[in-house]
Amino acid sequence: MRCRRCGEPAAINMRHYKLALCAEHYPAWFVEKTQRTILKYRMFTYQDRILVAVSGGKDSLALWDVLLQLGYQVDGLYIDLGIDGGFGYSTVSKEKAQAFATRYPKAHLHIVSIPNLYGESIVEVAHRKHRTQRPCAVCGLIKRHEMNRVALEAGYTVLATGHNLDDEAAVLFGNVLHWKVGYLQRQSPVLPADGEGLARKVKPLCRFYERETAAYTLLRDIDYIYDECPYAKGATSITHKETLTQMEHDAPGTKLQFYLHFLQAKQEQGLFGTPEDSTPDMHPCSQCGQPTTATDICAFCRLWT
Ligand code: Q46
Ligand code: ZN
Ligand code: ZN
Repeated sequence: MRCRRCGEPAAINMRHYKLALCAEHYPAWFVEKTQRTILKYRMFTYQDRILVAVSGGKDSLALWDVLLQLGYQVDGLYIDLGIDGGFGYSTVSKEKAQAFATRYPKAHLHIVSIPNLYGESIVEVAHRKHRTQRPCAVCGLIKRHEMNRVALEAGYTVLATGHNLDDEAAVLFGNVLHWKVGYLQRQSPVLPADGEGLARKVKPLCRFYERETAAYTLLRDIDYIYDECPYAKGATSITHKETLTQMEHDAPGTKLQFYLHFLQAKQEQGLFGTPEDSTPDMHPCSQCGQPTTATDICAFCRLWT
């Protein structure tokens, strides 16, 4: 297999695009395609200040790298959840994020430690509040709150996450399987801000397969944490990913078509409505000021009472 641009041996073959590229031309193609996605969905401009949520994994570090290369005003945010999992998950992933930041003199990494700030790891909060060993619901709530808080306090207009096509297709599959219309309305590469003064949320890597972001980090020599969060095991989204991967194996391009046709149906036919249609009545939490549908104190602040 030869690179389409220069004829040298290819480093990656993307069957769904009938495109093979070499170690030099693939990263360049990845950066160009990310820029096309940013422009297509009007995610942000060079005037915006962007905060990338960095987990230390391949997708978020690839995203940060691409945005820095494209010359955007972008910083990183690492949220230390205090997860150990027998191998120091949070410690190792934080080190990877910090090591990446040293590659660029201009890259600034904000670090927020949940145990230091609030006195408990997310596992301890989940156990105290809900008597559960599965902290994912609490984790999602805390991450959302902290991302909004840091973005607001430090003046970022856009929050970017490294969700890839495999993530988005699996979420879509789950939403369709259970006809979660509200979630289908809100599933989008760009989400308006949750409230006044908050940042909008974007997913610039949503059109890349996981394998493509992995190839990018490899060819760019970016070191990341290979292990997933220990609580990711057994999540339904993983089962959905496996099902779709099987379908992709039989018919290359399945995930891409599934996701892109969904976005097209939303955009061109108004199917499922837009994120704005499903925005419920929000008002500021009396403790932290972030928008909430609750009558007084938001779900995040209630975790600590
Ligand atoms: S929600 Fe659950 Fe993830 Fe939080 S506890 Fe780990 S698996 S990190 S995206
Ligand atoms: Zn080439
Ligand atoms: Zn609150």
